[in-house]
Amino acid sequence: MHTNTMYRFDNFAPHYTSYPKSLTVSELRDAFIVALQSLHGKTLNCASKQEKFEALAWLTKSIISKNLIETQKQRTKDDPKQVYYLSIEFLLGRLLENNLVNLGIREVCVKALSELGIELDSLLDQEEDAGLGNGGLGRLAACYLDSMAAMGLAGHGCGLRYRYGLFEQKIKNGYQYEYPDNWLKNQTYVWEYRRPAEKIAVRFGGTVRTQTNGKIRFIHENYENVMAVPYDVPIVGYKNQLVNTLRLWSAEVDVDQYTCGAHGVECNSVIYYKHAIESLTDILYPDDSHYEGKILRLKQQYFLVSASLQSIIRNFRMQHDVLQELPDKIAIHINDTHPSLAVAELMRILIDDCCLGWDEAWSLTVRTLSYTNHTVLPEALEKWPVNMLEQLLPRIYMIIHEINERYCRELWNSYPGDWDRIHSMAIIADDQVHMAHLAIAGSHTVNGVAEIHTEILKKTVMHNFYTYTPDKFTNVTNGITQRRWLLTSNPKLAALITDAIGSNWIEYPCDLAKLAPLSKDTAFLEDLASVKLHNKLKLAKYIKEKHGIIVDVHSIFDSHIKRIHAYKRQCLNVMHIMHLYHCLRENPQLDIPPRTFIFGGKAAPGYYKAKKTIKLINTLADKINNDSAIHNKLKVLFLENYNVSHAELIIPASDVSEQISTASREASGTGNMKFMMNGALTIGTLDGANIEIRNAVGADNIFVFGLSAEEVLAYYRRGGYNPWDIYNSDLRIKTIVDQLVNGFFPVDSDEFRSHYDALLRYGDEYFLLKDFASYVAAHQQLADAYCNQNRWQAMSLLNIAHSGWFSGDRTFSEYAAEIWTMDQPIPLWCQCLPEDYARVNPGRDVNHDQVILS
Ligand code: 26V
Repeated sequence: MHTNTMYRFDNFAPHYTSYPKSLTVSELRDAFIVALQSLHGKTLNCASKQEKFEALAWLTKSIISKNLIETQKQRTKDDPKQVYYLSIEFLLGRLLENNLVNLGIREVCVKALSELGIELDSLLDQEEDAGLGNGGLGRLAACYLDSMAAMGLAGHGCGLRYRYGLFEQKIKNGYQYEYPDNWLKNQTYVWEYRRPAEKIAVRFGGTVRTQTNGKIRFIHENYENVMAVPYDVPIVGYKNQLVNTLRLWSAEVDVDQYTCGAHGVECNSVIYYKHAIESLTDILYPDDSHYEGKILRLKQQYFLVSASLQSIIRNFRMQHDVLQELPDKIAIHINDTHPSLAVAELMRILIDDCCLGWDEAWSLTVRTLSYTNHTVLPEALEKWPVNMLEQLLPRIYMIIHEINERYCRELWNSYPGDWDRIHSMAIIADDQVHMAHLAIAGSHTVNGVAEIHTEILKKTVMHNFYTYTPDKFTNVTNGITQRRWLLTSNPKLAALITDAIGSNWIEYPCDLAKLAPLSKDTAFLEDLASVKLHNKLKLAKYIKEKHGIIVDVHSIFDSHIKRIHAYKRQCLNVMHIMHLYHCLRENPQLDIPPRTFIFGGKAAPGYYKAKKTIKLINTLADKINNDSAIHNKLKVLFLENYNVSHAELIIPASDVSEQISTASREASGTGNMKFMMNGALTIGTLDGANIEIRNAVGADNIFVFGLSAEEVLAYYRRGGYNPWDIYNSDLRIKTIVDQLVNGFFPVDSDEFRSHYDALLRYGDEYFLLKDFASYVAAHQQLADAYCNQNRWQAMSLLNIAHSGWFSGDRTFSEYAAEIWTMDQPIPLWCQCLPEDYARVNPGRDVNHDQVILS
């Protein structure tokens, strides 16, 4: 915490004009009717729900537009340092309700609509989720946009306007099927502003020749231009009249280049060209298991980077004469390696377009860029074949080559003769360009996303880089926005909290700690329990309507919602459910609390085993849900098409949060924080941010199990784990593993062979068998705790009380102060000083909770 550099928000942004100053119910009601008329030419009686939603969104946008214009005027005057957050993913979800909440007009709106006989919730459901991301990384980017706007920082997102978001998942006969997510059904997105006048040309292919005229110049010729057209999505600050933007680029054909006959394009081919060019931003993360898919992904990455940087530098130069001021006025953040071509592109712009020399350009580049790593999984660390880069981006490749030459030379000076080390750090090695290495070399700061993750980066994956430039590395633990994940998505809990401690927590989330003393107040705990019950009823209704399954709202709602991946161990959860099922089959009278296990998540289309995991969960669900012998004590559900909106429904209704990744593999996790903030208790490994959650809430209020990261990494390094030993010595495990292939499930006996083989033939890479016994024991403790409802609710409340530290506002203030060194005062996310913080957060000492790996 950098308390000495922080000020209260109102001290530095009081000048943003307030609009709407006070919108009354009748004004809003009348404006809504007018909006419906102008937009659709319809009266209330004739308009459909979708049309009413659009009218309300349009009306909301018109309010936002005024604030946007005012914000931009003010920014031109103040010229604050600007942050640009480059990310290939932004998982925004729906925006209408959040926008109403942030504008402070949700309640007025509810009243105005109800006067017209309309329920706000029914309109909110009409909005398509903007699913421009895969999972945690994309949602994190969206949470940070919200925090930046709420805290008044001039921070913008830069991403791609995919025509189709992450696929829509349908489950048929237990299998995942992927359908296009046609979120832009009407061609446009209600929130966006198309800005064709600010389009940018991005060059692909061609050749580069040099021209020496005293100074060497690089001439790029015969390239193909793709036009990047920006669409700005407004990001509304919380009750501060401030609006930032998320700029999404869309690929369009360069009409000047492709008129008939030009560049050899036949008239009748123009339409195909148009399609080929514009397909660049068609889909998110195209399948990259074959060459065509890979090259498309690389093209997308360069398109994002080039359009964003050209536009950033163009705007910068319109306001500033001196290029050397760039790092003082602009911070550009590389979110994971996908935008790491930013290093080379910024060099290209500074050298080729702005005529700077190499050394000066390099100094400006490194001082402007910073990079966050989000995974240690080797398969996710991006590398591009040299020949692909060279062909697609010849000038960029030349620059990367030069960066590599200079970097390796520098390394040679520090480690003369140490070829192995230099090879392991080179940007180009073995005919591949290592994107993480490029990002590290070209950034002034590199951060991991949870303390243990940063430690693992420093000790293993990035060890040599850390030894070489230790000062570059730092940790910034992830955070989430309390405005979406508590205030908006769990209004009953938010109201209960506000009744108890006031509404300060919305802006200063560590104020939630004031709830802690109420963990001894039985009446309050009963209120807390009824809020949970209310949310469970809402989810149960959805499950009944959507899946036709009736769940017991007094059962433990145990949720495991995230991407389906071997390291996240959905299969360990399955094994535990199978174990409970066997116990109940053996003894149907067994006195255990009833449980509802909820799964949700998408498997990458080309990821065979993850897709089989979905089939396994559904097959188990069929078996258990239809077995009357166990008296409804267990239910298993796989909720189709998990997305942000589903998370907003599931998380407030959950009692238990499954965070059971193999220790060391989950960089941070952010679902864990959302569940905690909504009072769910975590069952989890000491991995990612779970460790910091345990520190915050205290070991008594979380169920921890399994190998530590150190133990897992030692096995990876030295071997010595044999799953057969466990299989042969624990009958519970043998029974379950055998049942994957022995006809226990009514499917082909090879259906789950890959799971069986992964556990026994291929060494159980993710330690499911090893962690099984302690997982079962932790579940037993959890069930015991649930049986004492007073104790359970107290634990739940303490989770909420200590979740404030996981606010994205805290994360953001760390990025702003430590990485981007903003020139404006960094607003406080917390009103207390570190000493006070340690006092109000017993169990968490911000200065001393370090995760150290030996
Ligand atoms: C990407 C891929 C792509 C190809 C196939 C395999 C694979 C496996 C993992 C990934 C992860 C990409 C990076 C990512 O999404 N990381 C997540 O970032 C979150 C925000 O920091 C963090 O909470 C999650 O722990 C981390 O997995």
